[in-house]
Amino acid sequence: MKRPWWQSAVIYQIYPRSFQDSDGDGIGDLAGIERRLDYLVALGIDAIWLSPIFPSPMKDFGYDVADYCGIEPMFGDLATFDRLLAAVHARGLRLILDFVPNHSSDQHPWFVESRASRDNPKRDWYIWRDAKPDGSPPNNWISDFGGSAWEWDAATGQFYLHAFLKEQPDLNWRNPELKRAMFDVLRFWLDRGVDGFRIDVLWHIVKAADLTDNPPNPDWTPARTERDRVLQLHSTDQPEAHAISAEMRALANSYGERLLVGEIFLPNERHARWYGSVERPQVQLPFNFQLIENDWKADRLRTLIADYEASLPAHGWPNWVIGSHDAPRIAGRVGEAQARVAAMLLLTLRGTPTLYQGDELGIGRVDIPADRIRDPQHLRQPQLDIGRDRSRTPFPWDDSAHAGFSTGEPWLPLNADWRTRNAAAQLGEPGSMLSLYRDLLALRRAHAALSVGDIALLDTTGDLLAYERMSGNERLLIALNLGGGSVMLPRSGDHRPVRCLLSTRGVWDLSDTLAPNEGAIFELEDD
Ligand code: ISL
Repeated sequence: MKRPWWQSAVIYQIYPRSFQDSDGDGIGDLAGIERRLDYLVALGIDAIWLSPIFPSPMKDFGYDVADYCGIEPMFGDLATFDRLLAAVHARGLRLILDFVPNHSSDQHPWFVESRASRDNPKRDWYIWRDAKPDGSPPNNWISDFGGSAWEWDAATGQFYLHAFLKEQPDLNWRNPELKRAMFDVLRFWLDRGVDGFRIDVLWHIVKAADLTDNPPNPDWTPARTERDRVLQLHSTDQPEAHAISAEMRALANSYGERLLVGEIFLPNERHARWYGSVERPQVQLPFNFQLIENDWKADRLRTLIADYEASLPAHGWPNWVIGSHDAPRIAGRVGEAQARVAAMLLLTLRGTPTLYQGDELGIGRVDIPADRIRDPQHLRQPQLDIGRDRSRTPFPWDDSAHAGFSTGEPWLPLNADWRTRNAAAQLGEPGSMLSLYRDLLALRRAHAALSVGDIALLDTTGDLLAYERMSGNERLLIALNLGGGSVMLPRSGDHRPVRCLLSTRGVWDLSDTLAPNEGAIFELEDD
């Protein structure tokens, strides 16, 4: 059976503002991305996911779309996009766009019309409701970025719903015309040749018809975001959203093997439903954030990998990610030594991995001076340690001015160690994080056991996390030491390690132990 391309692929997420600037305005752009494609080929990835590139007032840096079928002038235009897409395809890579269906910008012409009057034909394209008799919002829903999810519109005397910023009004997918318009958007880009979409907060797109209050969250503490005060029971994960995602998949399938990645945050059992059934599939990859959300402890990871694998439907393909434009940098979170182990974990687990730009250089936590913070979530909830700018800093290419990112002042500061921690410095350096990523990606490409093989977790204890990957006659052992002491290599039934294919330390000294913070991949043979 020929496997679909996205099962053996490795996805690389580009945050376009921060990858490569080509015109000196300090903000990355599409021509800049095109210039750096050969870096991505040499790295060894297969597909690129671009965070939003559409016209936007940038209140949420592109996740507030003002025109779903255009290109933000700061990033280029449709001609630049077509050139980029052709250049991506010419290198045998794929391109996935970020589709933002839950909300548009408040500057989108649809919303401008919708808010113009109560009887405007587009009024119902968004979610408008009267105030309660006491003037308060229609229900208790909270915006992800804090405060009520309802904004009062004095001109027409109603509230509109926004799950994120007030400048990101939620679209009403129960309205058939809106739904048709959004499917036309998907067709527009599929016709242009894109290989799929990452779908922003897909689980949000339909809300309970009666807009019932959400129940309070019994586990909430002030250390958590305001959003978590309530459980998002009625504002997310509605049956109608599953039905729409099945229709999106049917459309994607009508173009061949186009990939849909759904951004979904749910416990395993409900998460797995987003695969849909064999007869009526939904998204191929409901994005799995568990390596980001959980503590970096061997027993925790062992359990979550086992539980996640067990929760997948037979036709469901797994996926993993350790970093994104919304999450703290992995190297900042677990330290540089463990970030190497994390890279090995991400690229040896069963399933499609997504790499986030800059993680392959081991960029750690970048502290942003207060006067340079741009993230609207951070600006609205400064008391919480949630600054997303820290993972959105410009990509350090080399040690020239502004790290080769731009000839002008970058929109966010660089990582403090950019003069030594940059792509050029790490390229020729055998022990660098970049070399490790390249070696891992090359190994993954060379061994079917790693890219598409089965997985069996070993029953280890302490700081050791270990599993086997197998395909045909090939059997590999991956042993990861998540602690600062040495650990014994696991015994694996009747098999013994005969050759070390790669160690995060560069060399493996043929002993029966792993050094502190070491991860290694071994070939196994029968005893
Ligand atoms: O950022 C978060 C945690 O740090 C999440 O709560 C985030 O809001 C959620 O993951 C949804 O993210 C997506 O949609 C948002 C946008 O701000 C994020 O950048 C995007 O990834 C609204 O479009």
